[in-house]
Amino acid sequence: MPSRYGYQPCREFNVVVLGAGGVGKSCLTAQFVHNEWIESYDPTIEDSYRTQISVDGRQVMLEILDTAGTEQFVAMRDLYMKTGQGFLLVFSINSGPSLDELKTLREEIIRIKDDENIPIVIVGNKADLEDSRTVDRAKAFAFSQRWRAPYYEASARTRTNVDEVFVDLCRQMLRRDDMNDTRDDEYYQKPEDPSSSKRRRRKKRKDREHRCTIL
Ligand SMILES: Nc1nc2c(ncn2[C@@H]2O[C@H](COP(=O)(O)OP(=O)(O)OP(=O)(O)O)[C@@H](O)[C@H]2O)c(=O)[nH]1
Ligand SMILES: [Mg+2]
Repeated sequence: MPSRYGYQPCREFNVVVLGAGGVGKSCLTAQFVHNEWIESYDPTIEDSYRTQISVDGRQVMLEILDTAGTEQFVAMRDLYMKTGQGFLLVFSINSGPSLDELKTLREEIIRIKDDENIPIVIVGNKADLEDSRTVDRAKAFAFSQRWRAPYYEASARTRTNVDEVFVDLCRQMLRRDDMNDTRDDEYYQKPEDPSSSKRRRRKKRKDREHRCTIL
């Protein structure tokens, strides 16, 4: 394996950005990829972006799919969910229904991926609009805890926590990849030492500890 010799190949991941219409999925993506703020609202049908970033010294190529939040364009959702390896679930802190919609989306992802531990980050966007907040931070955090996913409050407008949400998702995907590699290596190399598997389980639990990151 190349990593044993100190060479880390560039990992490629498919990221899917999901959430209700108008919550700021495209703005978050445009800020992350192009450092640009879009004031106007032009509902997305489907856009994809490729960008390479460095996460903890490792090169990661991301294929980011910015999806449609509005009903008439959601027919492709099953397909996005099948190909996605990490999901940003975005709601807006001034729209309660947009948080409710994440419940359905998360359930769909888990059903389609058949995996409870799929990398997910919950994003409460438009945090600059504190005056019109209708979603209690504690409520959103409680959801994210139940879903065992980190919660960030972000603002595409002020570019707050934009890089952080993508980087967190990358870390989760890298960790998963590394675990799969270790599992493959162990399968080919040696019978499992029960104490190391206990250590790994403990580390895995620690890795998934709940976090809430605000402004
Ligand atoms: N104040 C504020 N406005 C935002 C923020 N993010 C997005 N907006 C505005 O919200 C509107 C919708 O943003 P989009 O990024 O297009 O929303 P979307 O989730 O991609 O919407 P769909 O493509 O229809 O699913 C635009 O007018 C943005 O300028 C934010 O963080 N703060
Ligand atoms: Mg959009």
